[in-house]
Amino acid sequence: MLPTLPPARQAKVFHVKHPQTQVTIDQALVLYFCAPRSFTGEDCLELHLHGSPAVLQALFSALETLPNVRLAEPGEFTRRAFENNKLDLTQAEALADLIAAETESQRQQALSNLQGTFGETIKGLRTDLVSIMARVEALVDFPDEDIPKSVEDELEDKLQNLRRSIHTLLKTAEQGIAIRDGFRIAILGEPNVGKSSLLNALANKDAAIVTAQAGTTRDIIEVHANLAGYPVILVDTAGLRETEDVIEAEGIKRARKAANTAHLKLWLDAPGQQAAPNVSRETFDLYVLNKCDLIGTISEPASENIDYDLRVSAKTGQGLDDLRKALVFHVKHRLGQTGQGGVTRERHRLALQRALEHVPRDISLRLDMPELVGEDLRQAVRALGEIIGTVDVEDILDDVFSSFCIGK
Ligand SMILES: Nc1nc2c(ncn2[C@@H]2O[C@H](COP(=O)(O)OP(=O)(O)O)[C@@H](O)[C@H]2O)c(=O)[nH]1
Ligand SMILES: [Mg+2]
Repeated sequence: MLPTLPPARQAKVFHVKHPQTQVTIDQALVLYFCAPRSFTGEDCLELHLHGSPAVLQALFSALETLPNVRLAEPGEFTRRAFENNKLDLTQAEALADLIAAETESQRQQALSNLQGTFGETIKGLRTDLVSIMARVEALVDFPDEDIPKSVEDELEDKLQNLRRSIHTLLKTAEQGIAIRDGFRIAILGEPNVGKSSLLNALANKDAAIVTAQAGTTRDIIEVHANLAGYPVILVDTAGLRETEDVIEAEGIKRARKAANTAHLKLWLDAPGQQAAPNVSRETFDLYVLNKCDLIGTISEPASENIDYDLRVSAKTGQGLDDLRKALVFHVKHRLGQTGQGGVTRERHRLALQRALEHVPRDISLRLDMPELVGEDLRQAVRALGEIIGTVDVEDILDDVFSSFCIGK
């Protein structure tokens, strides 16, 4: 006999029993959510158990004896919530981001998108496009010369507004994506200037191997760190020099690539090891002298005369607070105000760009072929729909939901 369900949305303590043996498995807090007022929009029962492996094992073997019961796939709860229109796709993604958030700015951004403002904005733009499309399609049977100028002007105005709105969203893409994925700071310089030491000092851990031997770092080493609430990825690289060693040469190639994809490039020198003349300081956002504890103790060309942004010592810690402050300043400047939400993934950015490409310009010149304009608009509508998930694109859905852990 099945036990009666507890009242909906009220926490009650129950003895959870094996359906066949009636042996108590655990004492649990039980919450019942009645459809459609649940996370997934379906009937839902939550058992809050003492989550030890033995309790879970006993529960799962009890559940296995029931018909039509199986474990949820990763992301299945959220997918069901999406399919039951509890969330749009941007909100589902934001939920995954909120679960994974490691820094304050990531938390704020994810929460903002979870609340649905970005999704609503896209939905609004899509609705506008659909209504423009309907108007254009109504012109298909209309002889070109009879289309009133006022209709053309109105369409042109609306399309221009749309383009402007998409542009505004695209402008926030770099920030939003960097907040989600991390702001990349590449440390570059000649071998042995202390790049790996600086990375370890900034990250407060021994992530990279440090030796007195030049050419020690051969691969890219990335460390995630939290800099005043911003997620940063510190990237250590192989020292840049001419080399016969094939592995080191590959490291140097990767270092140059890392420099190209970094949001911020830091060049590091050390006393007696100033940048080669072909290194132009304009290419770097920060120009730093390390090993300043050695100044005066070794004979060296006067590094005093070079206009460094900062002088630090990865060994003694001197100047590191100022370097952290300088990095925070740069990160804040580039990422702007956080917490606003918007574009957070490359997927959003590409879809917006595609939509923009299909929003026609100078519509008055093209209205002699309204079918073609209509087709362009349909592509734009589709691109925007992909962002919020209003078009059924299985591969996009699989991609979004597979990133969830089991049970969400
Ligand atoms: N005196 C002094 N030595 C340092 C400092 N930073 C690094 N070193 C030393 O310089 C050598 C090379 O350091 P490493 O971090 O491997 O340099 P990289 O090749 O640029 O990555 C090691 O022996 C470090 O201990 C510093 O601030 N002061
Ligand atoms: Mg190194």
